[in-house]
Amino acid sequence: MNISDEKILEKLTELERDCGEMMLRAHRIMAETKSGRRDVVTEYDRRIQEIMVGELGAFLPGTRFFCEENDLQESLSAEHVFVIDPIDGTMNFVRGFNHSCISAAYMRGGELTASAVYNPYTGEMFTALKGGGAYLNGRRISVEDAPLSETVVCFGTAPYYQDLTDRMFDMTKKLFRASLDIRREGTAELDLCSVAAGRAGLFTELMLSFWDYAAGMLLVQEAGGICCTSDGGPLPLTGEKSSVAAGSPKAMADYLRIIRE
Ligand code: LIP
Repeated sequence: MNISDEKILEKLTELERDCGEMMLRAHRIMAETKSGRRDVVTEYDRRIQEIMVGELGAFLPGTRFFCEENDLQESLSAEHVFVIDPIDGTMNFVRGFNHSCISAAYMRGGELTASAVYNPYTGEMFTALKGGGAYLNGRRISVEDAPLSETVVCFGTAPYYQDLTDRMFDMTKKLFRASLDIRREGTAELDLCSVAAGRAGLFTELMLSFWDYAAGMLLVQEAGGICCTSDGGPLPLTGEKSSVAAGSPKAMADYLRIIRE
């Protein structure tokens, strides 16, 4: 079946808006822990993933899925794959911070070709098509190509990986000193959207799952930014966990100089 990336993106945005309503109506949110006390999941994560997988499976028969919940991590080498984080920023969701998103990326033949990240609290829908640019609610967006010293840095604390804590805070202190300020907002995908929209000049986190950065990676690239591992290497598209750094060309150049000092 040959469905265009545009049609696929339209379906993703429709599903994310519908599922976002569930997040807004959520109450008495009960968290369960997965790999540890900081790695939480709720019935809403599972339900949103179940709905999106069911709808997309009917929309594109034979597609594969690589998702955060329920151990649904199929082969990324399939012709059609959806990479889904049903709620990115689950800790924020559980604790009422009203700053989480639904994130989905589509891979065609192993390449990221469409992505949609929806923040139901603000109604902001970030979308990108490979070669087609990045958009926020239909308005074209681009990275702010300014030096690190003139921008804000978003970072993640990789809270599931205690062995990375000292290294993460050492790096964050250097980035704080080199920038206007830092932000830890609790959802890597929305941090990547902030870079794509020019709100932040750089985002970095020392360990993320593929569903935490796949959609945002295409958004940043289509907004004129650069995505790599935290030491400047190529980001894997094979589903393995990875460190991530993303930013405008000027901010990224400053970042790489700082981490190599
Ligand atoms: C979260 C990321 C966040 C990271 C957390 C977690 P989740 O995703 O977006 O940046 O620091 O460890 O991975 O688990 O809420 O989907």
